[in-house]
Amino acid sequence: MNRLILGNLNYSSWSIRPLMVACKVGLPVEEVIVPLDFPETTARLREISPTAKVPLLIWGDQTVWESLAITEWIAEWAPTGEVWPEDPHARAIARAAASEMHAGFPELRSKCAMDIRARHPTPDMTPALAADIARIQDLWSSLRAKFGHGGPFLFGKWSAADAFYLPVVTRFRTYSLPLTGAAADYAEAVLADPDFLALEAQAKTEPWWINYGPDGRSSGYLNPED
Ligand SMILES: N[C@@H](CCC(=O)N[C@@H](CS)C(=O)NCC(=O)O)C(=O)O
Repeated sequence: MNRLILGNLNYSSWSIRPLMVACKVGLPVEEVIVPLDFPETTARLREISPTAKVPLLIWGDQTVWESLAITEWIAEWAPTGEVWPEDPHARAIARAAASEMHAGFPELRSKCAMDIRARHPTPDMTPALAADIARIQDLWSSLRAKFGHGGPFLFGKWSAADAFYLPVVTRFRTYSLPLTGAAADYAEAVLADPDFLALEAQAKTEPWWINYGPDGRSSGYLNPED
């Protein structure tokens, strides 16, 4: 009855954030995937979602949309300290970092669409893309230095801030974007997390495909070779 409605995991960066949060805290919820960019996608989403977008949490008679709001809903459901850091100062900074991701990095998001299972050429390094990368390098390194004791994640122990940056980590790998030092070590730790490896394995087996190219994004299609 309780459902987390998601886009296909390989492409839907907003979906994998609350999915990872739900997985980390063991939220008992059925995962339902609506593949993106197919002719029927918008109509299917309109039936259940006020924004015709994913992710969406349907819990009893309650419907929660927006990845950040769903994350906060799960944080209230889960024991304290499971989703956000227990320490109030670290918790405030973790929320700021997640909100910065939710509202920002437009160039990285538009030039490097998430495509977990693929490897694409590095795009032209425009000043705007370089600025997004520099901010991420600085943010991850400084969070690791200030809060990273006690574990390999941004705040040491895993938190929702890591869920919000998970699609960014995969983009750095997919597009061979530069990262150094503590930020590179952090990305490596995220990619080695068993919960990410399970998510990646699922993304790899999804039968839905979208192509990204110089002319933009293709419609969704089923690969006849699958
Ligand atoms: N601000 C929203 C963004 C949600 C969003 O843009 N989702 C995309 C997929 S990642 C979507 O549902 N697009 C609708 C479509 O492709 O038809 C959130 O954080 O949840």
